Amino acid sequence: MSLFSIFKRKTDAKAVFIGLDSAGKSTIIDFLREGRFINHTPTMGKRKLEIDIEGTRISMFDMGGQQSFRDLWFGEMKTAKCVVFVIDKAAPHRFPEAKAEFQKVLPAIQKEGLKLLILANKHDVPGAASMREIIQGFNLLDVENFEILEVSAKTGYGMATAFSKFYSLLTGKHIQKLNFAGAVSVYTNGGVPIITEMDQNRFERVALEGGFLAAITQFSQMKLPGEIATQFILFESKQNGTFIVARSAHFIGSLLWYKELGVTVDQSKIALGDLLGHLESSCATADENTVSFHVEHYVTNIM
Ligand SMILES: Nc1nc2c(ncn2[C@@H]2O[C@H](COP(=O)(O)OP(=O)(O)O)[C@@H](O)[C@H]2O)c(=O)[nH]1
Ligand SMILES: [Mg+2]
Repeated sequence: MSLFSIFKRKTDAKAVFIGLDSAGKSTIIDFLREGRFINHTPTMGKRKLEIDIEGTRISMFDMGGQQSFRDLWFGEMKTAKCVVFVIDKAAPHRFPEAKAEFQKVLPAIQKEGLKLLILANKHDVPGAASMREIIQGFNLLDVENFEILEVSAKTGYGMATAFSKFYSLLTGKHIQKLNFAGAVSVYTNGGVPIITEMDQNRFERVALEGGFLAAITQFSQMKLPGEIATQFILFESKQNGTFIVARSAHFIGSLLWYKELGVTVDQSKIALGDLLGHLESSCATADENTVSFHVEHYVTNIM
């Protein structure tokens, strides 16, 4: 290690994820790293995960949430810049316990001048607590200097916004949430449309469909060499831009790319690949309504 790499390490930024067991800390961290839902078993003690963004290494400490691990939170917070407190908004019966833990860590957060991001997770669960109920339940009106966002680490709802907020709290630098698509459609692997989401200001449904559905059908009839690997094709449309079409084991997805989005085709391909990877891991064999719901939530990260 050279002198300079030591210098560089100083820009590293550490975040500690805390909150009750089962709030979704590990699932959120994996979503931030992988761009999709990954199912978890309870975390014993702690896990450390790293991502590199624009020259900054971000380490995310995933702290066990069970009672016996909660004392470990304080040690890790001493060297952190940011605390992410995760609340399970679908478990209001645990708000009193979560609030008690929150109030234990709050003085340490304030004393060390740490940034605080509260993620109200499991937004996908029907009947989950509202933002107002959370603010009341945790007495947040009395807390200074924090950010709160609703997310779902299962469907991906709000995760890109959470990521950009997290990144700027942690590094003081601003990253903008990108727009990867003007429209996103998902089909079964047989080519049956499930859902289309589009930028209504720019497109009319009718303009999208000429020739395009034929391409989807063609793609649905193609034999794939591997079962799981996502395959991409590009389909140029004279009027609209480039349709990126991809096929995974259970789905065909398409995303409309055009230059004004300000991202490259390859970046949009990654976004589409992540969407399909996410759908495969969270709702591969689900009914169409469930898949639609997942796409609607996930699209918040893409468009
Ligand atoms: N419905 C739903 N379930 C979630 C969400 N996030 C996590 N889970 C589930 O909640 C359970 C606990 O998640 P985990 O990440 O292990 O929680 P942790 O103990 O805080 O790390 C797992 O079964 C997850 O699949 C979410 O946003 N929505
Ligand atoms: Mg965990």
